[in-house]
Amino acid sequence: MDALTNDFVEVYVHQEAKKGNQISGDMYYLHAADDYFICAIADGLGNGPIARLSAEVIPKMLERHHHETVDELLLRCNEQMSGKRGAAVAIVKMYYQEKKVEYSCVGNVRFYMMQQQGTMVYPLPVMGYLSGRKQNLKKQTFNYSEGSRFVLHSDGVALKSPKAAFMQTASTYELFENVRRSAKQDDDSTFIVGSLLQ
Ligand SMILES: [Mn+2]
Repeated sequence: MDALTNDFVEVYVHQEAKKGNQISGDMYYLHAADDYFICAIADGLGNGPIARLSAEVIPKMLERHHHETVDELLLRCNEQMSGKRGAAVAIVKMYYQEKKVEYSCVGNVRFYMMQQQGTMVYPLPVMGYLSGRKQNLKKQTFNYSEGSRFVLHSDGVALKSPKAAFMQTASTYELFENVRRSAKQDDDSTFIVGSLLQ
């Protein structure tokens, strides 16, 4: 388990390779800057080392350019995909002062956020994957409030009722444990669970 906590966010990450594989074809990235938190999951096409080759582009690009918008980052990642198989990628950026979430995704990585008042935000997935070819992006923005919690997961997690997972858990770590029970054995599984503390 990987984790990150500061004055603004509490975050836990779980990653597991497909049963029988040593190497996960999913990769993730987490970073807390002074005024924002950014995280991402990339699911490389295929599995094992070949999938990893595509997915590892994402943390590399984000490490260098995380100050850019989520769409600028996706375009950079897309450019790096030519000659590789490709990857499904979602990037989330949370700005502490504005209490604003920026989200953009291509492919089957899902994001859910529950506001304190019980309202769910669940942007619909954009079909396809980053392949190096021209890609239309559709950044979405929404607000969060103190206590909002979120889940970002690859398709190796089958979360049957995201809303129930939020409702049935009080703490961020409890939610993390709940989501872990939905990790599948037959695919690489990666998820990031977090809450906004102020
Ligand atoms: Mn997958």
